[in-house]
Amino acid sequence: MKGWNGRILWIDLSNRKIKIHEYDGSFAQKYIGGRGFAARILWDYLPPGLDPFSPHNLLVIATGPITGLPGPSTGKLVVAAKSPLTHGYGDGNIGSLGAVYMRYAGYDALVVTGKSEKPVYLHIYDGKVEFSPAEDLWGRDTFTSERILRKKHGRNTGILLIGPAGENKVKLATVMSQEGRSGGRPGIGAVMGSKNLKAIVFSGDRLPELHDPEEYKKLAAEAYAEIKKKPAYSFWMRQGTMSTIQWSQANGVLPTYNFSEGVFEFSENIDGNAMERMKKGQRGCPNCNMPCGNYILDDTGEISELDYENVAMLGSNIGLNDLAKIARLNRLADMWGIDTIGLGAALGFAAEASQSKIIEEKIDFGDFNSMLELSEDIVYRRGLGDLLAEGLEHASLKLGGDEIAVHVKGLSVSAYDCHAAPAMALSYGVSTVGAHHKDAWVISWEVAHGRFEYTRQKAFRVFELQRIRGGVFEMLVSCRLPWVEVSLELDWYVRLFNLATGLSWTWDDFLIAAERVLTLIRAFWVREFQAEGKGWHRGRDYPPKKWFTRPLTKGPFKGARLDIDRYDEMLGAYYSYVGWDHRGIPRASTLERLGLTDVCKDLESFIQLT
Ligand code: PTT
Ligand code: SF4
Repeated sequence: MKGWNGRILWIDLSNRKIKIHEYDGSFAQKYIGGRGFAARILWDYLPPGLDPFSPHNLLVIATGPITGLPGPSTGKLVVAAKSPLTHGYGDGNIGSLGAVYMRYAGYDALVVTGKSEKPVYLHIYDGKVEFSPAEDLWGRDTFTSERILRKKHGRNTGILLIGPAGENKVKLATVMSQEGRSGGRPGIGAVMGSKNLKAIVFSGDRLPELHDPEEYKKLAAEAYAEIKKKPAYSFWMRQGTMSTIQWSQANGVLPTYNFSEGVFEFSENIDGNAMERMKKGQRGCPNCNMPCGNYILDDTGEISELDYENVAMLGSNIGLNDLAKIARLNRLADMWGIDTIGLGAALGFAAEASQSKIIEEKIDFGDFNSMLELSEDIVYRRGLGDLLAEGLEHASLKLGGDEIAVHVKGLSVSAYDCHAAPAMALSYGVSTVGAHHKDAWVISWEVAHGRFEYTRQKAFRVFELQRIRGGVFEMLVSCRLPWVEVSLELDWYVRLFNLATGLSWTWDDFLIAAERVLTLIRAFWVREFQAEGKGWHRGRDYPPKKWFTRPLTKGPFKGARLDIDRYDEMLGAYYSYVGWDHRGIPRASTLERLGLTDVCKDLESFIQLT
């Protein structure tokens, strides 16, 4: 087997035992890596219905066959677990030297189970695993902790770690790396915290064995050169994802005042052009020649790396119009290790709840000081913050603000308002982890293809994008932005994969593997909801109530809102494309067609399949 290391490292923190699981080519080809490995491992080894904070939850960190190899934007990894926020499948994607050095240490994936008695960090190198005390790091922010670890273990290491949010089991906590890379929105950082695991340090120097290393190197160099030739490259290098603020404002989808509106009257203060005027530099993930981590100085003079989602959710969504102040909240979120999207959604919810007298606390849109104070209260679990740290679904049900809580399956919606975008609403509704744009960012296509329509074509487009973005890129594992943002053709990835592995795959082979993993993840959600007694039903795939009941009051699409019956019809069309029944549960024939016969049998013991 070439391309893959063929080894998964298992670490039990309770008894400090390790074991190496060797897998063969058939597993590799069926699940490829990353999300594919994570979903299969969670399906096979996670006891159904488990409390996500149980020591038996599995923290899976997984790479793929081209991860870490010299090639465009391959310095990425997937972190996954049963989510404490949604109680379903949860994962996230991080750009980190950890991706490179895990592969160079000889492993494709790491599974951490158990719970350490005291705070601990792991150093994985040369076939060894060291368990080191982390009491002196516990309580420290991610920037300081990473600097301490890097000083100790040297520059040639990759570090994944959590901050105070993860330690305090805030369900919005992410896993962090490199002072500005974050992943695992569904609370994967909190799972790490529940295991008393502060950090993982990887080092190694062994490149995985490749089928044709010389040709691979040549093709990778050509791909890098091709990226630089693309017409979109130079503007991308100036603004990265930040230009999406201008795009969202122009198209009326910029989340504003807790997703009440799609335009922000101060958008020019916080958009890509404003960022460019303040820009101090840019940085990015390993192996990337189109780095998108644009940074500015915040209002205290500290470096803060800005992305579209961060600025929209901590800016327009909470009414803040000062980019330097938004940058401060953003930097603190990275230091605390909390999801900026989840945080912006919680703050926006609180401001609207305050306005509507659902809560007594006075929190005003646009008031930086109260937003900062509430953010700290969430991270350190004080007062209202403690409730919001449990997630939007829990907090809103407890407070009675269900109608203004903008989430799907408990995961807050990322930064696209969908009052006037039904396909994007569907994409959030059926995303693999709750409301995330990562699987199907259909909105740019939708805007150009009849945005108010509810068509079968839109449902198919969501499925098509899910297979590429949520399937192929999450399994390979590689950054999708060279394809999305500068139009690097997908065929480059097929050729790189074949040269690394010696296989002769076509694009269609990737699509089948992608469909398999998306269906497996759906089976996981259904199994967990059944096992926990919550039950699975079609309504789980509905977007937030607010988009149906509270129309936009201004902007180009004033008066727009979603129509529930037409949404439901489109959802039905989506189910028929993916081969799931009217409840959104994979049909037995679909599971069998995708080579998941064993999953079919297991799932049948939780719910009757059609
Ligand atoms: C991702 C989500 C996103 S998506 C953003 S900005 W984006 C937010 N970033 C956060 C952050 O930063 N700090 C923080 N404390 N919380 C944050 N929460 C939000 O998390 C990121 C890039 C971006 S920038 C995107 S779109 C692409 N995402 C990819 C993906 O998902 N898969 C893939 N194969 N390639 C991708 N490339 C791009 O990576 P989640 P990163 Mg992220 C600081 O994790 O859980 O998936 O949520 O990884 O290394 O920071 O790169 O406008
Ligand atoms: Fe990382 Fe951005 Fe490069 Fe993708 S484009 S690898 S997110 S720096």
